[in-house]
Amino acid sequence: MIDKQFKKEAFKESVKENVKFLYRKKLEEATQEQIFQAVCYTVKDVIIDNWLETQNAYKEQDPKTVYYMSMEFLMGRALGNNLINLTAYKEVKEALDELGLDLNVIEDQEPDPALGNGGLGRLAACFLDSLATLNYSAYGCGIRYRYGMFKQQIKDGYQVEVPDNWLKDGYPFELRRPEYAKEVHFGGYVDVEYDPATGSNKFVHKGYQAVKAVPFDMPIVGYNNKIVNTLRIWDAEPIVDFELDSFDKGDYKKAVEQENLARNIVEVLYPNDNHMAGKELRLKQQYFFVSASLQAAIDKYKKNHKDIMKLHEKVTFQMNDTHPTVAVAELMRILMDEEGLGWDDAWSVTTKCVAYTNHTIMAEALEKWPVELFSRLLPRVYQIIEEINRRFILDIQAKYPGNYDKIKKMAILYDGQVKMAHLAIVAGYSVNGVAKLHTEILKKQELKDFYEMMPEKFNNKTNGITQRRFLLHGNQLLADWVTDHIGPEWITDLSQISKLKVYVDDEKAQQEFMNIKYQNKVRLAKYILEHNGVEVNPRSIFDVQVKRLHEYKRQLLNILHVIYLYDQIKKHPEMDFYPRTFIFGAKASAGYARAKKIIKLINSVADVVNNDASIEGKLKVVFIENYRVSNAEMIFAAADVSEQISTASKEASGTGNMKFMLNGAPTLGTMDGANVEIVDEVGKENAFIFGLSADEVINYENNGGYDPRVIYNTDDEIRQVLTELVNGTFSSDTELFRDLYNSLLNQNGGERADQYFILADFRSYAAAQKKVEEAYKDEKGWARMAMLNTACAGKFTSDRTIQEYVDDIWHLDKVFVK
Ligand code: GL4
Repeated sequence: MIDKQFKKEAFKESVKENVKFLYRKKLEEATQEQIFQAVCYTVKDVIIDNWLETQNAYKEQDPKTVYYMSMEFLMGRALGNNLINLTAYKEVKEALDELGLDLNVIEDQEPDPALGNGGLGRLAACFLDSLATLNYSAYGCGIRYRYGMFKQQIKDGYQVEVPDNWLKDGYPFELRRPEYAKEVHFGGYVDVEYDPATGSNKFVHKGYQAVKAVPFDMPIVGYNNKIVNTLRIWDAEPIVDFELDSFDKGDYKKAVEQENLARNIVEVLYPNDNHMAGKELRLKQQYFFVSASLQAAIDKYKKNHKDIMKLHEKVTFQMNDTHPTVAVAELMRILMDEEGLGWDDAWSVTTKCVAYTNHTIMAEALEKWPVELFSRLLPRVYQIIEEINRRFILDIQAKYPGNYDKIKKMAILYDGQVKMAHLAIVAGYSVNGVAKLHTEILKKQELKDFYEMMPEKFNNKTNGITQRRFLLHGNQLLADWVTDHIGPEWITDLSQISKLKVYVDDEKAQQEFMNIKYQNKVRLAKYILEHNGVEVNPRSIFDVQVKRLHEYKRQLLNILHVIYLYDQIKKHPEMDFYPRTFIFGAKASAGYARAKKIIKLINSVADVVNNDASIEGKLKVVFIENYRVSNAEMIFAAADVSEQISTASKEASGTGNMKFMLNGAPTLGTMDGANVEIVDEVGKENAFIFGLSADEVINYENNGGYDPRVIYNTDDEIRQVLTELVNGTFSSDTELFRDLYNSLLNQNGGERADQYFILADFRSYAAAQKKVEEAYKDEKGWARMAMLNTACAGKFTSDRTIQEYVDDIWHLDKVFVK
């Protein structure tokens, strides 16, 4: 920033020019959306230069590159983040002020690119931010869904899904790169042909349908280092008729089929988190982007390198969960069928290039494809998987002679299914979990046999979040305050934030810290009033649970406890009670009926509680519609209490927990996922921990569950809460919540009664909540606790996570751009 004034003036001129050029309008005539576009083009102009420079530096320095393969990238809005990382946010804000424009309003014009479901997709986005900021060469590889995560509307308390047409007005930061288009093939059959050139047989894929994969590149701006990496997402286009193989020329039916395939394949993101729907189109999506990404990576490698056997020295593929693990077989296919390697050479390269991250132990999330479907859709790839499987079984037999149980449990192909996790583990040179506890459960339970056979592959990489988005951008008041006290180094070195510890007993600092929290609560209260029409008291405790709706995350426990508190206040109106606002935000997968019913219950309870004058506003319940990255930033900044109450062992890590912590909200949670490590950092006296441990839960599960009826029969208050689900208290239709009621008390088919241990943990949760209230009443004590949470969040930056991936798995080289 040599000459701020000049930059500002130049910026203003450029925005005006862009408005004229794009819309044939003067600035005064343009809509906010048009101004948003114009501002983006100005910013893109700066980014493009750095982007070119970065790619030049990569060409010259030839660093090793990681390809982060993911079905999901939950990027959130780019404009504000790009300005932050270009360190131009404040100047641009001032420049726009001078034009009579408000940067916040302009930022709000941007659609929220939601090419992901929840934590897994957002983690991928944080990783890209950290990779660029830490000067590493990286590509994100994914799909350019026409429709990302649906928009959620709440109608009459029910979730309604509305398509999110994020590309409607054009997305200013993306760049179409038709020159890098690739073909991807589906269906058909495999022929064996004699190859006179080599004197041996080769496999030829015939009769397939082809789709053209066209990449769109999005810039990933590093923080203040001129690095711009690329998120490459693939669009599908039909291969037009005359481009058909001469063999197929004039095949009208095939032309139409190919066109349909291209139209459907990238149409929409499957809105499931931690759940596999098993749809054929999903497998097509997976293979589509994996094949295109691998082809592009190998083309790029071959431009400057001759020896394909050394691919692993320059390239590594990280598979984000099992979704892209067809990459194992596709890489084998390319190396053998296209590059001419034999099996052993291809396997040697592949197994040095691919690594796998496991993100969940939820059984229903494990990807298994029917052999019939898989082999029909990807015949050549399937053939390769058969051979990988055959050889792996020989390995098992060599290691465990006569132990057929091992084969049954570990084979890639078994029971007519292709087990994607097994494929990934067998081929991967690294297998990692996403928090210490999760990795231990993988080793001791879920992947025990694999860990026994190949312990050297297993490692932990505890998740992280980017402080650039979730503090610097999302909570500007606190970010400035932190910088005023300890300098700006925390922005790229979050371990520095521990320097705040010296202030935790300083009364002035405490007041300033809590005053910032208060202002953020006022901002959220305003949003709630505008969006929900509910008035909430910013002096009340903001108790927040925002995350995907899933039974294992136990939003039901939270709302049952709200009902319990409501009963208490009604029964003892004189009781001392600190005002509370319970804030929820959650999307349920469109096909997940029980999750949707829980949303309805939360809204029904809100209706009753918020409108009951007799409780004098002591309790409010708010369900924030359409929870997404952009409103999340505001919500974390305003939270007093972070609800992380999953059934222990079920939440692999969680990352929202880290965002709350960084923003000064203590955790109310179970010893699950990364909560365990949060408590390690901040101390258990600065968190509110309750409930069964992971070991206890697993123990119950391995021994037939537990009996919630014992609790129901002996605890009058819990029984009362449950009764209110079905006695008309929250709905005149007493059947409306019957399924929720039943799920807690009755076994149903293979599903145990209360399979997520809600009643088992209820009393200990209520006790922890009581402690929250007591602690909050002690203003100084609370301020200290909140500040300590921020001060101890250093470990949870995704910069630390990425550096660990680099040191232990990827071994990338740093690149500097002049
Ligand atoms: C998830 C886990 O559920 C979540 O705990 C974790 O933080 C996240 C990123 O590692 O991955 N797995 C799936 S599937 N969805 C997730 O959000």
